[in-house]
Amino acid sequence: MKLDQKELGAIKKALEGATTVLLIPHKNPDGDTIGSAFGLYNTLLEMGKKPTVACIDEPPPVFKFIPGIETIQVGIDHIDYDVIIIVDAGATHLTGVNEQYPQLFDKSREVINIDHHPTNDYYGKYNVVVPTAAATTMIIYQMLVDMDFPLSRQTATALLTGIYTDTGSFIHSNTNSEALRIAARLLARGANLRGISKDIFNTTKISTMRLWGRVLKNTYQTPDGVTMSVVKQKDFEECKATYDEMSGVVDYVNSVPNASYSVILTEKGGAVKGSLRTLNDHIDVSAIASHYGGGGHTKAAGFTVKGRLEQELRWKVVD
Ligand SMILES: [Mn+2]
Repeated sequence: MKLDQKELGAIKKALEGATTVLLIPHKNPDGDTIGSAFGLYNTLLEMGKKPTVACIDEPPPVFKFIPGIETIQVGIDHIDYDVIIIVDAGATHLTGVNEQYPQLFDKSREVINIDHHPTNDYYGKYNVVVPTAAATTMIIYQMLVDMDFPLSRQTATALLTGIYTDTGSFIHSNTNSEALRIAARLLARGANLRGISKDIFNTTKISTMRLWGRVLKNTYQTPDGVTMSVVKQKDFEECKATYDEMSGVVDYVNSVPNASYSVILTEKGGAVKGSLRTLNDHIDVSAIASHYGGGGHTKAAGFTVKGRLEQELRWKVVD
């Protein structure tokens, strides 16, 4: 990964001259934004700085193994810091504080924007945006190496978490040789891969197991090769599961070979949510979702319509 060394020189100077640094992950934080913030947090701590990570939302408890996460502040009470770094946020509104602190984005302050979303509009005074990177933590790894900053075992664990989660544990199509190369280097630095895989991927609750069991049991294939499943409101009640426990099961349903696409219909509070996925190169599920007022990406999309699910019974005469 080649970074703009002039921009990096300016960032290095700003960070070396700073004492207090605020790190801002995006709202509804995921493994990449949390890994990015705490990768930098641990490095800055080691350099004798005073870093603070503050996010508008609380991080999910699965990230409790990330070194330093117990210090995270929920909500941002001031922005009086020497340098502010925003990580993995493709647009200013994704910080959740763009209305509270519009001055973060007028380039008057030392604000560094580090991101891999192709739609990023370079809202920082300094910007390191690499759309080909599978994760923002890969960019941060390269920055630390180029700036000759410390990269401890704690930092390595945080950075590997971002690559691990944004590539879906190295199975999504963004898993390129560079992602594997940087992951290997982080492992060599002592990153805790076992902790990552155990805490993030091997932590299915019994209620989730029961709910997924119903989804899988209800799965069928339509005559036009669509894999479908349904979950009713009472399934959540009977399994003592919440709606967020559906996360991930659609990828299971979508793994049936040669399906055109897959859809799960979920009943939730007077509405039906549709989650669509496809592995078919010729199908754009966002176009299908937009028929129902939804949207998303070409390979993963969704919609919500008012109503409830009802099973249709058909009768026929057989001999
Ligand atoms: Mn990301």
